[in-house]
Amino acid sequence: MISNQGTIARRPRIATETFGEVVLGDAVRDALGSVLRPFPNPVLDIDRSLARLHAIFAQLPVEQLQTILDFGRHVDTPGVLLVRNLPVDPELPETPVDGEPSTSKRTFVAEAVLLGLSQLLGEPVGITTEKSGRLVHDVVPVPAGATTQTNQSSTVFLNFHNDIVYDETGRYDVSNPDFLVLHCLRQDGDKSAVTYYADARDITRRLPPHVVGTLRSLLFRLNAPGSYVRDVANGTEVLSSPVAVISGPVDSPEIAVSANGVRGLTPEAEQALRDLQGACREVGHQVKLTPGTALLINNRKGLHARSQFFARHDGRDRWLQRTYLRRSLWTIRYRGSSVDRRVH
Ligand SMILES: O=C(O)CCC(=O)C(=O)O
Ligand SMILES: [Fe+2]
Repeated sequence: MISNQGTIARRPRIATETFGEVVLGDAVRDALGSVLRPFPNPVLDIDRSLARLHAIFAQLPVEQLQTILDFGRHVDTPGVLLVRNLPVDPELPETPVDGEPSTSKRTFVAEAVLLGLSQLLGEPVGITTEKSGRLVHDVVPVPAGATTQTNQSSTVFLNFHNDIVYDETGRYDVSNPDFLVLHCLRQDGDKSAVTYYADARDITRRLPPHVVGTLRSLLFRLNAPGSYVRDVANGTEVLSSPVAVISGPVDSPEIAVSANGVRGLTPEAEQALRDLQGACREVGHQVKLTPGTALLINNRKGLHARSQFFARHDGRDRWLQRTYLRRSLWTIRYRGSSVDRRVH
């Protein structure tokens, strides 16, 4: 901007959009596909694979590369970024029915795409009590989890939440992933499953100030993730210390809500949680994930959810792969395992 005092540095543009999209060109998709088809299973030598994927994904068109990098680094960028027209595996085996990795997958294009995008945002991490500490999670409908508030569900609406982790400190919203990436390998047969994302900036603009005030108070206890409650706590609730659901600056709030239940400590707090879920449904963006599509999710700027959908458990069900990412492994080193430096 030129003024009569001379040249004044332009303030960075404040992004108002809370949903972003990157669509690869067909030539870029095909070039990426031919490099990734011979790629070995990246989790077998993860740090070498991430170095190779760093080199490969650095060759994305620079504007698209910057959009993804900016999504990962900046406060004012969207909370969710959809990346479309990614290469896919030439053949896809049956969807695993138990949530364990497929043993019949012969190429690893999907895993390489997932980790290639992931490493642009942060460091893949495993959580010992989530999918056995694996770095690539298979998110599929599992019969025993059909009605639970977990990623194994299908016949229930998976409420607006962010992905939290059980932690001995009593805070489940601190050592949890900064980002998650959902990469679709197979859509559900009825093409009905919808993933939602509600940005905390939109949520707080929509809710009355007194409700936001309540959500900003230490009046909430998060239940530990369903996987922890099921596998470690024999099905009993394991509540966090009292926390605020919304925290931080008005223009860049952080939000934390566990899928597996939040206890409001007063009637007003309980009502605020109901109002919050309602506001999420009003402001939420929605997307039907299809093969070749990845959803990059900021796990602090907003909440995600999933519609109900029909699962047949016949090998043709919906299949996503997922990573959990931290911008840095340093701040979670207190919970590191001696077995694997990426598993916490
Ligand atoms: O299945 C989806 O679309 C989202 C599931 C979910 O919340 C997750 O994997 O963290
Ligand atoms: Fe989730």
